[in-house]
Amino acid sequence: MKKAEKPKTRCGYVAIIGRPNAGKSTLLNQLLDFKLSIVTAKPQTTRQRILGIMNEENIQIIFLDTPGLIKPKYALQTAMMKIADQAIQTSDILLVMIDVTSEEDSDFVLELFQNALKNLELPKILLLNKVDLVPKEQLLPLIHRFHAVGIFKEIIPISALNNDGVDIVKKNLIDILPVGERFYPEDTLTEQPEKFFVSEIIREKIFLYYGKEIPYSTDVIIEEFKERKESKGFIRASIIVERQSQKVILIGKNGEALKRVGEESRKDIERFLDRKVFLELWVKVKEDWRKNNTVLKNLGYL
Ligand SMILES: Nc1nc2c(ncn2[C@@H]2O[C@H](COP(=O)(O)OP(=O)(O)O)[C@@H](O)[C@H]2O)c(=O)[nH]1
Ligand SMILES: [Mg+2]
Repeated sequence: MKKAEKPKTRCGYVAIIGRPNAGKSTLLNQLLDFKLSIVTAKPQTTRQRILGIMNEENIQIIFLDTPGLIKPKYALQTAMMKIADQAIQTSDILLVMIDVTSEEDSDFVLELFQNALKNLELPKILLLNKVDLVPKEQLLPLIHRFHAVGIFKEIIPISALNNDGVDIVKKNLIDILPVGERFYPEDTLTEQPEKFFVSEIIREKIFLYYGKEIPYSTDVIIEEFKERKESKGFIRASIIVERQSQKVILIGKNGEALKRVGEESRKDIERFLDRKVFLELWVKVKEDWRKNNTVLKNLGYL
């Protein structure tokens, strides 16, 4: 009798790209069933490439969540676009996401694949996200428009927020994933250190609680990250801003604003790490850090 053939393992890289705020990080978190990537209502929250690994029987998909595609205005944004570009170049399949309520998103994506990424030869799947916000009839013209250009292998309407259509995305990816062994051990969720996600959680709270330019002028450095046997873990983080006036706003009257960032961050960090921590926050001014290549390098953007 012929021995049953062992099912082949499939493994590959899938980059999620699109304009800021399309819902890329929300989708990644749904695919992983874990909040790995920070999500806010403000654009340009994700600055680094976030790698999230989905493991199932005989399947490993390495997702790359990327900074939203924009025309860069300063050095930090140039670095962010380079990060997105590298993710595109390393991936086996591309998930291209647009927010269906944004005409700008559709135009941008069409123009991108008809020009800059015209010769990119890998399967591309278009995700029409946020379908919960529009009546079904409104989707048809959009689907026709993208279908007509013949760039995308599949066009899938989804609501990342409601986890609607996400399984269909997964199934389509698995169907075309390259055959090959896992690149990472089966229990791996990501490759960035815990420290990185701790700084991301703090950045998320700053995006949530402060207006105008504050979140964009801010970054977070983890200065100390210690596990202690006898007591809670200890984390000391610096929030860097570009000017003294921003420092004053961040700290707030009697330190109330910063205290809130600290408390809310700590709760999420504890959930993320699944252990108790003590979190200490400091605010530091680094003049014009977003334009300074040396500082950007130290922060890991270059
Ligand atoms: N209504 C609706 N909102 C969504 C959906 N997906 C994401 N969002 C929201 O859109 C905003 C941006 O999401 P995020 O994942 O950070 O977008 P990213 O910049 O592309 O990573 C957040 O406020 C999300 O809650 C969706 O399917 N429906
Ligand atoms: Mg994001």
